[in-house]
Amino acid sequence: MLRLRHFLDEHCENADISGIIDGLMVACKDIAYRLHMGSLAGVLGSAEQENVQGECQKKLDVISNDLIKACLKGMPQVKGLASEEEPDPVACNESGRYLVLFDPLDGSSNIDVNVTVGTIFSVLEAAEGADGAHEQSYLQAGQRQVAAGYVLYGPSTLLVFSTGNGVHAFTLDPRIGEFVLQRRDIQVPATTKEFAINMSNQRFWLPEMQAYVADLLKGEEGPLGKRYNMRWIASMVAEIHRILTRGGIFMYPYDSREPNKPGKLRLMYEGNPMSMLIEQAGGKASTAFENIMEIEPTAIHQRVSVVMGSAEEVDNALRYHA
Ligand code: P6P
Repeated sequence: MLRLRHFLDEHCENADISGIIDGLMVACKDIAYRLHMGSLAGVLGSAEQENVQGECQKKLDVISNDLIKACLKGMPQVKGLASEEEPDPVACNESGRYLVLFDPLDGSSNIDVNVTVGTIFSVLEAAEGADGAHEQSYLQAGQRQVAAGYVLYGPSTLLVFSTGNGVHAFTLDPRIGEFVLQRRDIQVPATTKEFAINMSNQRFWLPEMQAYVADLLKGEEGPLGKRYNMRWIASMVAEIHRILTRGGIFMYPYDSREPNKPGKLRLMYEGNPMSMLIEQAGGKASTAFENIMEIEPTAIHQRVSVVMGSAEEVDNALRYHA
C-alpha cells in the first residue's frame, strides 16, 4: 500500500509541487466527506447567488471553493490562485513560486441528484516578479503547466494527477483518510467504440461536427466501420476518468447558442488540466482546429471547444474538420 506522500517523495523531485498536490488533498477530503454526507450535512441545494460565469451557485460550490482557497493560502509556495468561482485571481503568498487554478466542483448540477462530481486543478509557475492578484500572471499556455489533476467524488474518491511524468491514480481509503496508489502510468487506449457528447445541441454544432457525429451513429455500415456506444454524464471529470480508464472520446464543441463564445468549457481550469492528463496518457486534446495546450490565453475565464480522448478517434474527428 503506497500512500500519496510516499509516492510523491519517490516520483516528484520538486518538493513545492508535491506539497501543493498533497496539501490540496486536505480540502478535497473535506469536500468528499460533505458530499458523501449529502442532505445530512445541510449542504445541498442552491446558494441563491450567481458566479462570475452567470451560473447559479450550489451551496457546495461555495463551500468547496472556500475550503480550497483556505488550503492554498496556507501554502508558502503558492503565490496566487484562480477559481471558476472567483471573478478575479486571489494573491496568496508573495514569496510563492506557483499559481494554482481550479474548478472546485465541476459538474455541480449533478450534486442534488447524487451523481458524480469532481475538483479539477492546474499548476503554473509564476514568472519572476509576477503578481498573484493580476490576471496577466496566469495567462500561460497549457503546455506550461507543471502539474494537473482531478479528484473524482464517485462511489469511491479518486485522485488522478500528472507532474509531467505520466498519469497516476490513487483511491481514498476512508479508514485511514489517505490516498493510496491504485494505478501508475495510465495509458489511454488508442481506439474506442464509445463517444461522449450532449446530443441535444446537435442542431447548433458546426456542419463538420454534425457530419462526424452522424457517421459515428451510422455504426458498422458507416465510413467509420464500427458500432459505437454513447455516454453523457454531464460531469467532465467523470467522462475523462472513464476515458483514461477504458478509452473514448469526449466532445463539447463550439455551438451557435452563444456564437461569441468558442465553447462552454473553460480553458484555464478545465480544458488545459484535462488536456495535460489525456496527452500524458498518450491521448489527444484539440479544439477540433488546434491543440488545446497551444492556445495563448487572453482571459482567465475564457472558454474553449473540446475534443479529447483516444488518439485514433480524435484523429477521426479532426479529419472532418481539416
Ligand atoms: P451540459 C458541468 O457543468 C460541465 O462544465 C462539464 O463538467 C460537463 O461536461 C458539461 O458542463 C455538461 O454540460 O450542457 O450537458 O449540461
